[in-house]
Amino acid sequence: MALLEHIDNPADLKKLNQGDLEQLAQEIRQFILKNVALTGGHLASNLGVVELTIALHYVYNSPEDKIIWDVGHQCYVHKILTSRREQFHTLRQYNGLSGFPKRGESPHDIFETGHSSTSISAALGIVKARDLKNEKYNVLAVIGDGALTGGMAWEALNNAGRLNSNLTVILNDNEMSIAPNVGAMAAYLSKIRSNPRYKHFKRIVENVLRSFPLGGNWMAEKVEKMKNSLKYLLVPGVLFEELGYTYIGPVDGHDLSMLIRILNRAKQVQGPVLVHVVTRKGKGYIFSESDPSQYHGVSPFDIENGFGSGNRKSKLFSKALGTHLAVLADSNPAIAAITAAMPDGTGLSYFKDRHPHRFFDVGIAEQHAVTFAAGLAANGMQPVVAIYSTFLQRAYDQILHDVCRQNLPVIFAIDRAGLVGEDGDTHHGVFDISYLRHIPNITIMAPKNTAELQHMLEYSLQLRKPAAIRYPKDSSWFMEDLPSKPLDSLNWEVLSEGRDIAILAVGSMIESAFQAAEILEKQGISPAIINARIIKPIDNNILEELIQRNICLWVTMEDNVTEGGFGSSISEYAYVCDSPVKVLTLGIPGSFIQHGSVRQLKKAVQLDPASLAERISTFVRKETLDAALPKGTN
Ligand SMILES: Cc1ncc(C[n+]2csc(CCOP(=O)(O)OP(=O)(O)O)c2C)c(N)n1
Repeated sequence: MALLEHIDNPADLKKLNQGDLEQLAQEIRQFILKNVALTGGHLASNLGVVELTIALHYVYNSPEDKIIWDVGHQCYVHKILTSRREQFHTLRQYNGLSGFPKRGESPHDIFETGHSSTSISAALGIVKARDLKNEKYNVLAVIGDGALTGGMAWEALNNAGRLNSNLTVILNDNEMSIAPNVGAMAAYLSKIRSNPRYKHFKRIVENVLRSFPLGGNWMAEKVEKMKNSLKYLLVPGVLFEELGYTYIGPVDGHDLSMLIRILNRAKQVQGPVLVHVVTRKGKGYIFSESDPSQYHGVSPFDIENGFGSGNRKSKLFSKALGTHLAVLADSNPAIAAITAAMPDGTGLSYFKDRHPHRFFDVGIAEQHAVTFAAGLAANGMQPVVAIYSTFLQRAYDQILHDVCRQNLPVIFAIDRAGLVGEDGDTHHGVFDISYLRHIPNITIMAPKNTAELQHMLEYSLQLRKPAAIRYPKDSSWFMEDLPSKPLDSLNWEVLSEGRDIAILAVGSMIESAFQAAEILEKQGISPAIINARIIKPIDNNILEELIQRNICLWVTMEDNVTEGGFGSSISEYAYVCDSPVKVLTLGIPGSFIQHGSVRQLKKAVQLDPASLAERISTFVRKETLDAALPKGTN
């Protein structure tokens, strides 16, 4: 690491010559590989942008010039070059560096990302504020071809294309989203990429066309038309040019001198410019280069053989969803499956292999995925939309307006619900109960284990109404060992009888409930544990039964924010039914939770078994004491 250890900020970089920059690129690759093999993280995307990031920091002056990273998962090189090399070993660890841009971490992190396709909108906002304040600097959005499948990127391109402000869009085209990229835009980019003659043609054609005379007569119109049709035939990136951008490219994203030359040219352009950079995802490490999907996001792994990457196999819940749905679809031709660019992560690749014609990868387009599903449902299909909890946030209105309002039979398989760990605040799936619970017509469920997920899937198909099933990434042996029967109604399940209090637990919190109960039993408190598997509608029968049995201290446990969550619905019930019930709602507090292991984060928010038991026993002591005291003395 002869060079890298002397690079503390972009100014150091600018002292290097061409040969040094190339050596530095190799050192950075090794550094990322070594560190990510220990911490886990986004490997392939970062290995692909080493030269691009060096060139950006070489040509531009961050943080005066503002670089905005779309999704932000490819910002590791940027972090290393902007004074965070020495902390890099803490990447994604509790209280360590985030795996995404964070404004609080560095003045070079201009805008926080995590969800896709936001960079051009954010950059345009920064550009307009700059212009209104009469300031002078460059603003760049670096967006991948995958992120460009998101509608929001096109809303921003459309908006920026006619505002005529100086804005640079760097399109990092590696032909991959997490899986191979999809859609017509990907095909268009591939056409540009695969024809290197385009580059040379472009300059020649433009020069020739410029020599045609133009007047105000019909002849001039004909010439103009001819120019345009020639352009369509020969000039790459004409789509972007028509949208109002100066298109530069395609440029080899691993050729540092070419990149530097092209970026210097882009700097001179007036108005919006789009630089099309072609990179190879996973570049420089044999395993990630040959299989970039598997090395998109990895757990710690062995560099020598590439083993250990957590991405190798579908997670338990995702696999249970994908495999079972594929089997159900054998006998039900109405079933269709939709993913927004995550066929492996959601387990739908199993479905894709078995029923390719009923499988749809729509790109990073969650809103479209949901309304597309609504259309399928309106025409007799039974679509299952599998999207991570955090990304489904985008499609709130489509769920409400297009699916639930029309009471269409769309099933939402909401993966990665709850705290997700090292990806941090942009990715925790802790809001879905709150953003769904108040929508009419929808049934919301949370399985305790993979068998119950499969039973819920079957039940949802019978419901023929909007339904959501939320589940985390992993299950545990303890939970998997709990028996599960097919559902015949929207009822809860009593898992353990108790005398004093009732714990109403949702999904993964059931295991925590058992662990807390063990501690409470030792303190003489006997809790009933109820699997509150149907979050909406709540099971009034069980609640009434509890009141009749004089079990009136209820504790709700959920891995969702407490505001508007499952516990809120139980508090509302207790209030409305005018019962002596007291409710303690335990869940994620109303703040954004940082990154770290799920265990560390649960402890930090007091959802670990010891904290849960302590909070419950304090509640029980207070409420029993209050009840024992004459009114007015507490
Ligand atoms: C709204 C949203 N949906 C899904 C994701 C998950 N996701 C993270 S990166 C990624 C692929 C991005 O592809 P691209 O922009 O081409 O970047 P690359 O990883 O290829 O460098 C996806 C689908 C996300 N971050 N945000």
